Amino acid sequence: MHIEARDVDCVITVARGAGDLVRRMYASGQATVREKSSEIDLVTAADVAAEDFLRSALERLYPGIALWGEESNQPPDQALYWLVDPIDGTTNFAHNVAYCSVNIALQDGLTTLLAVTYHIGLDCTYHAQPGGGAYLRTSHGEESRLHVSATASLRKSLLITGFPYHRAEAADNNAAEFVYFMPRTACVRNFGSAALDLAHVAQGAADGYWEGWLNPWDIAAGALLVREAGGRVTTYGGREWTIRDNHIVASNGVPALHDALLEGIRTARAPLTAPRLNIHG
Ligand code: LIP
Repeated sequence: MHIEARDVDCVITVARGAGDLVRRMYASGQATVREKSSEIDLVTAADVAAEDFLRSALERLYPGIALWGEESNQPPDQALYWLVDPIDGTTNFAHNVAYCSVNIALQDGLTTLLAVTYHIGLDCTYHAQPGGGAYLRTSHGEESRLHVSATASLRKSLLITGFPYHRAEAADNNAAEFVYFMPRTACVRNFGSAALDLAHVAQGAADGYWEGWLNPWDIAAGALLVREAGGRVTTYGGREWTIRDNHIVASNGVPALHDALLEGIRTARAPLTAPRLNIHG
């Protein structure tokens, strides 16, 4: 499918419409919250309503293209499909923390043809197409091109990460990686939306981001933003990331920094991934 400028405008309008819906639902007290996999893995009525809004709006504009969304979670049986997270940063949204986003990626198999990340709190939109660059569009329609930072030193880098919902049940919960990087960097932030964290790397506000146990809808759009802004996106092992990978390392693409991220993750995870000692003989 060839994406025209008018398609970008249409999909941004759809994402903004979903963002407006969830803001109105929150303001009117309709964003009721219930638990998914645990008492900290939340879904709100706004998540479900926003995904329904996205599904019907995209079907009206682009009939016949499947949609795979976080809340319905029906993986598609066709190569071309919309991959959507109606609210990335649901915990923030449920607590009225305005760092959350609406995410739409158009996939052709493993390739992301269009990335749209709408910042619900700031009413601005990040978008990218392969080979077309990455952009920030304000609510008034002004566009600016996104460029990653040039930071080469791990010690001077500002990093972002996040923690999985299983963090209370397993020692392998990103704490070791956080403890490794926290004293070796300018600092490590945890803001709570993978999509916006990746957008911060794309716009050069953060120098790197890593996280595990994510879903494709959390990170497909953001990965394209970072790559189109000149950054690099790999797995923890250093292979180029695809939507099949649930862990991700995104950086400004400066080799010394990306390699330091991979080395730090490898070092921090060694005790977690080493064969378990059989101390009972
Ligand atoms: C969230 C991610 C965040 C991660 C959370 C959760 P959700 O996605 O954006 O980075 O730390 O555990 O996965 O559940 O808000 O769509």
